[in-house]
Amino acid sequence: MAVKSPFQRKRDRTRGGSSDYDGRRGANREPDAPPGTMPTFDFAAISQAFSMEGEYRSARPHGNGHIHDTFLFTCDAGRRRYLVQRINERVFLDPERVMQNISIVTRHLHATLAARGVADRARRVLTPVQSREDRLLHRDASGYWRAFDFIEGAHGFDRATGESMAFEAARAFGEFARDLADLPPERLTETLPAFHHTPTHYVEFERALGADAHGRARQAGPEIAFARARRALAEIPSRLVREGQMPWRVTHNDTKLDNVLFDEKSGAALCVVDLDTVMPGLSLYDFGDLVRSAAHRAAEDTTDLDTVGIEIPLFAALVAGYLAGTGGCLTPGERDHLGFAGQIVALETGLRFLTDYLLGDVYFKTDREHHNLERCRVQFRLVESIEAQMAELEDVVRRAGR
Ligand code: GN1
Ligand code: MG
Repeated sequence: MAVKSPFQRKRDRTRGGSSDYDGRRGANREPDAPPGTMPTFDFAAISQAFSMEGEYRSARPHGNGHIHDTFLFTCDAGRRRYLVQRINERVFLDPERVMQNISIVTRHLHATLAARGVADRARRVLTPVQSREDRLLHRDASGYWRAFDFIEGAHGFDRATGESMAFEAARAFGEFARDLADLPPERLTETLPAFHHTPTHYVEFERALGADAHGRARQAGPEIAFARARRALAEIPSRLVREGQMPWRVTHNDTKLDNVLFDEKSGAALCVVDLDTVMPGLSLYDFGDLVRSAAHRAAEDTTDLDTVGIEIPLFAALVAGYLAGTGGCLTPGERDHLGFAGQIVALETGLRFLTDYLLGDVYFKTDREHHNLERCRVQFRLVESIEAQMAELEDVVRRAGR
């Protein structure tokens, strides 16, 4: 494939972090905003910059993403709503390219669903709203803004309530992969270089640890040892690619449970959201992110680690849903590694939280002092749980593949 793979690249910059940031309320607070407050934005002007139907009425914060500032805009006496986001430019250095990727992917999905005669595709695929200048971004003094049609009658969940939800989420991400299987990955820009290149995350971790700029390493001794003991796992995905077991695809790269919307009435998965990270990638990481977020029922930042562990029936539902959704488009190598997928993504995600903790919370939004360390502990507990149950997980995968 012509595209230079993320596995062949090295990141040459550190993430996030800028000297004006005080770390009190996460990565995209204004530096002078008091803790827990949202800076003020000119929502009416922002709504006018986009081709929204009807007159702007109100805006309120929406969802609990770790990266952007997200608002729900109401227009036209409550009849039209839009999801509006201020892009976190400390994470996404090139918002134009991010929106270009999203535009390519959403157009492709709309066309695919139209060809299949899907009636309610406006609720099944995100639709970006154009600005009055025919662009997908609007820039004001506070940064870059974008808008999407709000999908009514749908809900996101940050924890799995049961097997049918797990099945549905995995089916949705599986269909997403299948519907994009004919879009050449090189059409997309790698907007976050090495985003799921686990060895690079180890390099960043060791760099943060070496500097220990906030004196936090002494709080994280067991987690540091845990991460270092698993360094060799990081090399496996690149080997699988080299051996031809895994193809580059257009992947979502942030397939946690709360990035799927479910229909309020039927409970069926409706739409995959949060398309910032659509890039060339490996299905391994998409399925793994599902495992770490939906094969258990604990909150991502719980401090009650006894509640954290993979439940085999939830994992089996994820496998069944993903295989149903991908509909035969996975290679045998991809199918064989669905058990490993959760291990590598929980490890990588825990490592990213740990690195951000050491760096002083410059990437993920945080609400409390040790928030990132607590999140790291949950991921590492999931890694342990997967390791303890690997034979069973692989057995589930084998049986599902028959
Ligand atoms: C971020 O944007 P959000 O909150 O869905 C992060 C993911 C992490 C996740 C951990 C661009 O996802 O990679 O897995 O937090 N997104 C980015 O919850 O870094
Ligand atoms: Mg999200």
